[in-house]
Amino acid sequence: MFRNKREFKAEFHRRLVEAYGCEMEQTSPAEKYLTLGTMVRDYASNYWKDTKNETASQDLKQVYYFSMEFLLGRMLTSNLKNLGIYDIVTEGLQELGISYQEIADQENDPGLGNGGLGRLAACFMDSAASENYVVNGNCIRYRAGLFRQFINKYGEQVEMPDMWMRIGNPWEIRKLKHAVDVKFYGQIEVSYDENGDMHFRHRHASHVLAVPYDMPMIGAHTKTVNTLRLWSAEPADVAPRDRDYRQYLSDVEAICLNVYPDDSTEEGKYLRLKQEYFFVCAGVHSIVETHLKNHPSLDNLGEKVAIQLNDTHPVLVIPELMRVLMDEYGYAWDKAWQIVKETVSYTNHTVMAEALEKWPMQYIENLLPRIAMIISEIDRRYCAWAWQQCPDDPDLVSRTRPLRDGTLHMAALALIGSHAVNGVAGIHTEILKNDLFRDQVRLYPHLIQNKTNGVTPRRWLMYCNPELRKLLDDTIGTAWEKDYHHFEDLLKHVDDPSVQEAFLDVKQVRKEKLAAYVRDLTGEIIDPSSMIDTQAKRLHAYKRQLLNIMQVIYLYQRMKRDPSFRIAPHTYLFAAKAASSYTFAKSVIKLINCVAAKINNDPDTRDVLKVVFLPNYCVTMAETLVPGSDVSEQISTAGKEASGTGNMKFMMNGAITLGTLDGANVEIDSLVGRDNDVIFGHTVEELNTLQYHYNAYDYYQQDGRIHDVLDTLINGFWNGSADEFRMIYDELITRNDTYFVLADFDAYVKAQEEIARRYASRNTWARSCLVNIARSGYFSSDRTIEEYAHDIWDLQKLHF
Ligand code: B1N
Repeated sequence: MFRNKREFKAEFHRRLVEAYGCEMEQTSPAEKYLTLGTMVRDYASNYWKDTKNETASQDLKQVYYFSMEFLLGRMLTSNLKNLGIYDIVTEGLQELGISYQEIADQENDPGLGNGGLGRLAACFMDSAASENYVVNGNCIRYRAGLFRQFINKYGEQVEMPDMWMRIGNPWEIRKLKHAVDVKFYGQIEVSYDENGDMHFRHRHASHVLAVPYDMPMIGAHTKTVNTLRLWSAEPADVAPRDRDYRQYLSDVEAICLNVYPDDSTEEGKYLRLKQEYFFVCAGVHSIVETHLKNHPSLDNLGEKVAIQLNDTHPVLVIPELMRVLMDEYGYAWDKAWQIVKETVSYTNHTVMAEALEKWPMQYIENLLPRIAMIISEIDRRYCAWAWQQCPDDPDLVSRTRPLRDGTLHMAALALIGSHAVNGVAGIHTEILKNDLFRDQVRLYPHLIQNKTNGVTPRRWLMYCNPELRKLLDDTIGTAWEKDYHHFEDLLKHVDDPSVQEAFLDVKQVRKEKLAAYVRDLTGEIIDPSSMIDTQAKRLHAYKRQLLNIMQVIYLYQRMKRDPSFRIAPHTYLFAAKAASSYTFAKSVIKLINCVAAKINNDPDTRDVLKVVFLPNYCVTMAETLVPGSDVSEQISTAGKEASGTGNMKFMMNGAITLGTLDGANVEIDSLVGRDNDVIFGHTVEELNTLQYHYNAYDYYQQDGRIHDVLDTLINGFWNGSADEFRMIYDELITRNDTYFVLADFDAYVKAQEEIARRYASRNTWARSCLVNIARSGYFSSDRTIEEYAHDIWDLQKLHF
């Protein structure tokens, strides 16, 4: 392990030559990246080993975070900085005549996720390790990430495979010795022993070998290195039964082929169920194996292990752990159930009906016959118990049981099998309690709690925005880097004009950097002194990118009509992927691109109004986009966005939130106050009544602005085709505007005017940005992880 720059240079040189058998100068940037990545991983390996040993010798509880998604982003810079060797390495490379940036740019984002849910898991891994909590991740090693997005000449999204591991993945280590046999299909043979106890044998199953690949999750300035275990499906060394051999190979291949490109919707796909059981079964098996190395039995599993279910995707942990405890270790039902409940807890991430997972029981019976039996028994016992609790309301049992009309409701199963359930922002948790899980609250009054999301301030401020980091260090010292409470030290300086000026300078530098990035990516020239207003998140109707682009169309029409009306220069940036099967979302992307093409080329307006759609939004893009933005668009229909986490990243980088009272916006608003954000639109309560008498057509008829904007969707104005955007028009008018876009249009236009007014007073604006930064410490995922550790996991820190 190198200890200084000289040793680093010598080792890097030696490893490159040894690995590739040529002069260092002849190796490619990708080869240099792989070598450097391997060196960094090896550097962390001693800490990794120590973390495992210390966890065992301190007999510490461990957490396993089960998530279908981990949206890590590039690891090189984050790992170097967390390890405290960034300077040694970058200076050493420079002395070798090698550009660090060129090497870092070789790394592809591991696209192991869709959006916020996966990125949250990645922030949690960073915070847990940095806070000395032993939290391991459990996921799937997808060979293809979420698709790469291109925009074609018609402005349409085109999906391309995201083969993120093509050049190799230096962070992972294959651990064949920990491989697990996973069984699908087949039948269950029941037999009785001499004591009359039942035994279950899984016959004629199709076997799949789950091989783990471990990635180190390196904490910042600590020795804690946790493990993210990614499972890869391989053909087993067992003759496939009853099925065509080549079919078997391709079925196995398919399991880890790609991430389901669906955020907040659920496609009822068989393969998805296979993926879910695959990583659950393998993960549970490896937890049990590890536990039994250090403990004589599984009796104390709940005391030494916590399993967190990131949404319902891994909820089969509950019946799988029951199966292992009963069938493999001989526990009786009641004891097994007690252990499962002690161990498992569940996080809900959405109230959108279409995203709540439901599976036909038939699928489960076919694919996972023993699991189906256990689920039926959980359901039977639950009904008997719940009916006793509330004999006055027998219907409550049928509303809350997991099995309804042959369908398994995953959230209902998660609730029954967990000792704690949480929402991800205050307002979201209230909706869970008062609405989605109202019935369950009667049965388990203390089950549901709130854990407002957070983001890691390392990736999302210190590393992606070194200019702002330096300003904070110069102004308040470095305590905030270790302890998020100290963000608030900045409050004492928000009125200081020199700090305000310094902030505006930092922002300007970052806007110039963003402008260069936009030019390189799209060829579009944006004005770095214009107000940069950004909406970056998955494309979904409830997030209302449509409302944003409608406001832009309105501004454009008004300026065209009235030459005396001019706005201060504005740049509207959009970045969003649409699920490949989501036609409406794709149509909105096309609309944004068609509007951009027209407006950006109109000499009447192009100096003051610019619209750019940035293709292929990903973690790495966000690291440039977020620090360079002035305004953070968080405009979802109230009650629909569970939390949002982009809102927190923008706030932390000194952008002002333009948002609805939804998700974590509500908490941002109460922390910074109305002087330091712009809030608009109907509230959840207002929508709860408006929904009964809403008539979108009235808004169209009565508001000339809406009328004029919507007419461009059906008169061929944007690309000559009158039918191109009819689907959007129909959603708003014929289908009565599910997400209340027209109901919030007027308020949104006024909010845009308000934020432009505030932007014009540069020093007050800077003050507001500083207040946002100062108050953003609350949204550090270090805080969130501490709350999970204390309130849900009962987890102590590792002592080194
Ligand atoms: O989880 C994030 C929240 O900040 C967002 O508000 C929320 O929309 C997001 C099915 C989901 N909820 N549900 C999903 C992802 C994949 C999938 O297949 C649903 N993602 C969220 C973090 O709490």
